Amino acid sequence: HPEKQYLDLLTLLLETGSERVDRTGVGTKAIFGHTMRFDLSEGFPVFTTKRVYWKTAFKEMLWMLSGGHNIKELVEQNVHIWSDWPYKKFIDAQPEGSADKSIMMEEFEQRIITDDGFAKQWGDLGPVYGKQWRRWKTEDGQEIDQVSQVIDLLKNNPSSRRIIFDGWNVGELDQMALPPCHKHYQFYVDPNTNKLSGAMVQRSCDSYLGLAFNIANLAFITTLLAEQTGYGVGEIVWFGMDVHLYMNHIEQAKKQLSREPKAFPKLVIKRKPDSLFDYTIDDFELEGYDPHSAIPAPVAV
Ligand code: UFP
Repeated sequence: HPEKQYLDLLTLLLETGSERVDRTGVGTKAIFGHTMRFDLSEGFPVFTTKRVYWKTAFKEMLWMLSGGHNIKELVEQNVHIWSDWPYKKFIDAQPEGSADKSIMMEEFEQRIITDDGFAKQWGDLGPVYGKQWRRWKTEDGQEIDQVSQVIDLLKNNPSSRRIIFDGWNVGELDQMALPPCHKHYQFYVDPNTNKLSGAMVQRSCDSYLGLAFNIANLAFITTLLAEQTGYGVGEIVWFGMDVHLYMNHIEQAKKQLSREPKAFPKLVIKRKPDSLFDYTIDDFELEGYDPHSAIPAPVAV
C-alpha cells in the first residue's frame, strides 16, 4: 500500500530521528532529507490511518491559488489552521493588564469576521504563499503571476524544465507570518503518456500534523492543473528537508502506526470551470474515503 511510505517515515523518525531543539521550544526527532512518491492512478493520496480533514486542506489550497494572504477568508470558511500566528501576534502586542490581552481565540476570530478594519490590521499574514504565487513583486514594481505562467508553459511548452512556482521570496521573508514550508513546486509532462506529474520541496515538515495536508494538496494542485491543461495525472513526488516529529506527537504517531492503511479514495471533480482560479470547495468530493478515526494533537506555533 502506498501509504506504507508514510508509516515507514514515522517509524524512521521514531527510531533514528536525532533529538533537536527547535524554534517552537517543543523539541523534535528529526532527519534531514527524505522523499516519497505516489502514483495518482492508484488513488488519491489522502492518508487513511487517521482521518485527514481534506476539505480544510483543499480550502487552504484554493485560498493560496486565489492569491489570498488574510486569515479572514479562511476563518469565514471555518478553517482555523492559520489563526494561531496572527492571534499570538495580536496578544503579544496588547499592553499588560488590558482586556484584549486575555481574549480567547474564538473572540479573536469573531472580530476578524465581523470587523473589516480589524481583519486588515490583524488578520494579514504578510506576503505568504498566495501573494508570492500570484503577485510576486519585481524590482521595477511589476507583479508576476507564477501560477498563470505555469499553466501557460504546460499548454505551450510542456517539455520545459522551468515549469515552477516558488514562495521563497528572500527579500520578503521577514514580513511573513511564517516563511513558506512547501516552497518549491515543479511540474513535468511525460511526452509518452501525456501525464502531468508534480513535485514539491518542503524545507520544514511537521510529519504528524502538516505532512498529510501537504501531500493531499500536492496531489490536489497537480490534479487541478492536469484537468485545466488537458493532461492525465501522473505521479506526485515529495521532497522533505528538515523532516521532524514533535515530541508531543510521539504517542499519537505510535497509535497511528498500529493501524492498517485502507484503500485510497478517488477525487471526483463535479464541475470543470474555465479557469484554475474558479473552483470552489463544493466542486469536490472524495469517493470511498473511509479512514480510521482522527487522532488529535497540539500544533507547535
Ligand atoms: N509546517 C508544515 N507544513 C505546512 C506549514 C507548516 O509541516 O504546510 F505551513 C510546519 C513545519 C514546522 C513548522 O514544524 O510548521 C514551521 O516552523 P519553522 O518555520 O521553524 O520551520
